[in-house]
Amino acid sequence: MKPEILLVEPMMPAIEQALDAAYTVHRLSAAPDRDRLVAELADRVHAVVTGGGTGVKNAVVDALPKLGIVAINGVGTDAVDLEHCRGRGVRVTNTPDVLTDDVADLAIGLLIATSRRMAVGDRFVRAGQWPTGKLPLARKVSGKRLGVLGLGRIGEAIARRAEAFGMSIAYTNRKPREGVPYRFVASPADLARESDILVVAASAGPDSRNMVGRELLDALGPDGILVNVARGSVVDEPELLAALTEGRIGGAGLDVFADEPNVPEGFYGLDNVVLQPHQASATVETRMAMGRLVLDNLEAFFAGRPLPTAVV
Ligand code: 8YV
Repeated sequence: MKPEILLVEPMMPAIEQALDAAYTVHRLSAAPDRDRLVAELADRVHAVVTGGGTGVKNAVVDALPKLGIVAINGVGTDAVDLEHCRGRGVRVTNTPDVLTDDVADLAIGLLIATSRRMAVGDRFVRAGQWPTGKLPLARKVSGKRLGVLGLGRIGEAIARRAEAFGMSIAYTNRKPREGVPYRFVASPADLARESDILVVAASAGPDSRNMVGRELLDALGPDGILVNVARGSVVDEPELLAALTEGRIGGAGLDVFADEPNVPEGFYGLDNVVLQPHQASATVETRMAMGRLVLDNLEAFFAGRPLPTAVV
């Protein structure tokens, strides 16, 4: 008898095949009535597999008394209530490290695309406007002052890449990091004031909720660029939209939003933003590596071995 698992959102076909080979997989996203599926599976499901942005609700955890593990296909754990899982004796794993390079790459991509107005240039050419039109000049990237909000694994990978662009790099963090060559600034608003480009790489949670609000955006200023590859919850989205619309900040490159996949339509008409549908880890190579780590964690759990990347 194969153990039964609940797959909350689709994964790569090769990973889903491997899941199907080892487990009886119930697919929540394909279910016409999700609550009903969860109720039907109550005494059968031992593992939930979900995405970092999607997580799993406490109500689902509570509805599955045999649940022993939530395996997150992502590094962010904010969409899973870790304390609740701990209290219920449910293990939680994530996929750190394997996606660090991709997320840092996309942060640099967004930083350049926004500063250099690449999406505007692309639309200009596609609309056949080049022969007759003229684009306003963009803003230089190399040599700028970069502020990293949250210098964890991903923030550090972004900073390392920015060094190659001759940027001066400062960061804020819960506490200063030892052994990094970057300047620590204790206050996020001071960091924003001293930065041309501010990249959000902080983990999400009650401490960082709406950390990027009006004060910080105004400190970044009318030429400042904000890049967010962390979570939408770290940024006060209505304040960001207002700051962009009123020209109180220069632009924004956004991969994440407060209520995905719903993006406030106010962003659509703005030429000073570059938008991505939460793509930072979305490469074949990285999604394969993330999927393998999910499989390894599940295998270890069902074999009673130590979990490779446990958070609970
Ligand atoms: C993924 C993420 O897009 O790692 C995370 O926390 O949000 C992303 O890597 C997501 O986990 C896939 O659903």
